[in-house]
Amino acid sequence: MKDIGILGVPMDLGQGRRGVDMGPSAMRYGRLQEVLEGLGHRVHDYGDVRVPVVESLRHAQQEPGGMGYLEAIRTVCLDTIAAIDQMPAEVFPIVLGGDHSIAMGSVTGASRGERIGVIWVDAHADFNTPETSPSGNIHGMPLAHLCGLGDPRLVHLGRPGAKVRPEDVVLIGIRSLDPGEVRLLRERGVMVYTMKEVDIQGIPAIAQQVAAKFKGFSRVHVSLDADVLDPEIAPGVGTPVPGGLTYREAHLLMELLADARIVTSLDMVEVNPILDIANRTAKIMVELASSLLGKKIY
Ligand code: HAR
Ligand code: MN
Ligand code: MN
Repeated sequence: MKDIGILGVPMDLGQGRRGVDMGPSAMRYGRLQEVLEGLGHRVHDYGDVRVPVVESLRHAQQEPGGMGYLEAIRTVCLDTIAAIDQMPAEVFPIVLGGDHSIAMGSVTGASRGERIGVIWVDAHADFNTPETSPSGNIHGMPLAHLCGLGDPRLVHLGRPGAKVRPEDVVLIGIRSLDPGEVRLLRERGVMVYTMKEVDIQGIPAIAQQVAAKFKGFSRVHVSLDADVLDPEIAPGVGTPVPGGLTYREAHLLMELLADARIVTSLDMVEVNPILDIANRTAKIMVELASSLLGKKIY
């Protein structure tokens, strides 16, 4: 039994498509709290971090999702860190996005200043810097900034310096990388399981390697981007990429991570209810959280 703290971060400033700010509502509507309580956990909902509506920032920017929103994103991430700091240290935070730029706040907050392992489950690596990004969208950059690369205003967010060591990061489900990301990931020695690796090795072997890697870590964070799932089963995302995790692959990964008892925090991001079909994507995310938090059917 865990104490779980839910925190919503309805951020849509890190990319150009509207609707991802409704992700927290959609997952709450998908009965996240009730489902986790049904597993025997104690769950408290800490509400939402305030995010300015994009219309109120129009003057600050040029293109949607662009660097013009950097200051606003920075403030939201700082507030996210502060909100996690309000939770007792033994609480397992579940942070609901919002686009993936929230992870600069959630991972930093969840680390509580300690060394933290990060399992980034995503179609994308989100390892662009402003220099390498083809789109300028900050949701394609959070992991690089957590690792100390990119714009100093995002790198030194909350406290100075990198929050995560590149060798403490594992990417799973990757199938869309920009050339600059490939170069940086190789240069920094990040462990990358592309979909090809998922196909060849299978989730059980990958989960076992991940569990071995993070054995003994006091903090391990799972950052779950809904677009890691195949768009056929999870259509409610802004940047769908074909060839993603099947329903069972995603669940098995969560189930095996639960068995390994290494994970101490989670975020669930990029759910866009406007693009979804009858809240299907949010519901799958809730089910995946339930698998990660120990649901057993037998
Ligand atoms: N790599 C592309 C970019 O930087 C697309 C990033 C899309 N990111 C997300 N999060 N949806 O994973 O613009
Ligand atoms: Mn992402
Ligand atoms: Mn993604």
